[in-house]
Amino acid sequence: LASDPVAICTWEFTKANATAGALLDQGLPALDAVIKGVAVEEENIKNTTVGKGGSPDREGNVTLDACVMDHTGNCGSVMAVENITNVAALARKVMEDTPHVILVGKGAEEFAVQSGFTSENLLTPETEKLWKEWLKTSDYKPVINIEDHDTIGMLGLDKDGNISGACTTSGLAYKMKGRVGDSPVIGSGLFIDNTVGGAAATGMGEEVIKTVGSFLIVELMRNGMSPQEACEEAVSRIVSTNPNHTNFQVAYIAINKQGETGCYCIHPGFKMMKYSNGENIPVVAGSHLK
Ligand code: SD4
Repeated sequence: LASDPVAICTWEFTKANATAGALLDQGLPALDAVIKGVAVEEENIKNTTVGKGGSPDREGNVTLDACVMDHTGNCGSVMAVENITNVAALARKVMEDTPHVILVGKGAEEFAVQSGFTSENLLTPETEKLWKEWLKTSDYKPVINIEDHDTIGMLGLDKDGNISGACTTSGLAYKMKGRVGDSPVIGSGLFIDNTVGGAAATGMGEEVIKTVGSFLIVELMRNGMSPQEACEEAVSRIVSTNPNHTNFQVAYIAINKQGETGCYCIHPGFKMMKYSNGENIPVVAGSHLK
């Protein structure tokens, strides 16, 4: 089945999405394209929500979460990993080179070093300074739409018509040590079923996990919803059961086998990037609250 490639990602990560889109146009498999795409943000030290330069936990440790899922239904995930920048690529290694799906913490870090990943300090002078400022009040509240960017979840449809995805994050800034969000949890932060489509999430991970958001979206598409309708329904599951939803953001993106896409969120301010027909454009998501 020949397809026109499509890449979408959470937030306005223009360069990351363009990178994946160009690789898909060259004929690369979707899994390669999305992992190379999200790596742009993992390596961008100015981005304080993903990879190197990510905000630390409340004790000053930068701990990263990531997962990948491919068109055959294989997946891999790493949680609370320190000192490794390209954790989406590491999640792929777990998927391909181990008998397991998830590695956490020190085990994931040691596996990365054995696999040839570079070990480096992920806390930058800038994020260290911000963390020390935060320590003065230690006031912990979820912040809606931090600086207009956050976790990067990316979905790709390649020329063979196959869908894969990657999701990577430093998680919530100043989280408790050991806290893991939705991003590396298959079915929550990311889910792919190559016969149907894929979905990815960003925002308050606890709420995405409670509703298994990305799996829900794929199942809704299987039952006939468009990607847009499925994202709206998944947001509606959260807001209808949690009156506190005025205090946190959740946003979803989705794609189906036909290359149709959708996105939706709780609070205004979320955008996804969409690459198709050689064009990379931001799409402003509709929101439950206006
Ligand atoms: C998490 N979903 O760790 C991620 C981070 C995020 O807005 O996207 N925060 O919960």
